[in-house]
Amino acid sequence: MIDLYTWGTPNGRKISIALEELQIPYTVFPINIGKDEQFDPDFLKISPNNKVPAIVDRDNDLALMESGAILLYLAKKTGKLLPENDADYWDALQWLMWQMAGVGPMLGQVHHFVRFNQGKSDYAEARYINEGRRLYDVLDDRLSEREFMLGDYSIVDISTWPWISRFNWQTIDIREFPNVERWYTTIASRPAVQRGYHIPTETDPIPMPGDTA
Ligand SMILES: N[C@@H](CCC(=O)N[C@@H](CS)C(=O)NCC(=O)O)C(=O)O
Repeated sequence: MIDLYTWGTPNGRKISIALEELQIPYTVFPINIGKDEQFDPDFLKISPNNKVPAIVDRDNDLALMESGAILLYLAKKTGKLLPENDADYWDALQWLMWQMAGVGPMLGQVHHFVRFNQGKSDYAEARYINEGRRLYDVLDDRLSEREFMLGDYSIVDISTWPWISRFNWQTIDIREFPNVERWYTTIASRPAVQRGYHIPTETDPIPMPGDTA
């Protein structure tokens, strides 16, 4: 049994989607980051960097923060959604790191400057939107010869998809990236993704290409 500490954000949704895909029973503990609950001393014992998501695996008495580490842990625990042979494993790791170090932080800055603080810094808006679009190009290219980021569906797709699901916040028309659009809608149609998206609370439907913010 896993305890999941989360909120309805891209990083949080990675883990609820993975738990749904892997059919691991879990209990949800909402951490409302809008009310600063991530700074609660009890939560800091589990997640010392005061961010969601975090888990506690009661079977192993183990607490984990950082969505990439949690995805790897869940994949290893179940032997699913992560290739085992050496070359494919390292391919998975490089793309997971690409998401964790590039897609998440850069699109996070797009949300900050373009969605929530528009007009405060033209330089920052241009810098992050250009970098965001460059990352979409890289993803589009990667998906031009594969159905999913590694070929088969994996935790790497699960790490990246929730960030792309905010394409409207990023002022990006996903239809300009046809391979990303195809990959995005395929994953959006998975029942486990639809369940995991609405953790910890039922929210607006998953955005679809052509929808406006
Ligand atoms: N690298 C971390 C980033 C986690 C993160 O930035 N979480 C955000 C929500 S998506 C958060 O908890 N923000 C609250 C805060 O910064 O105080 C991960 O992938 O788990």
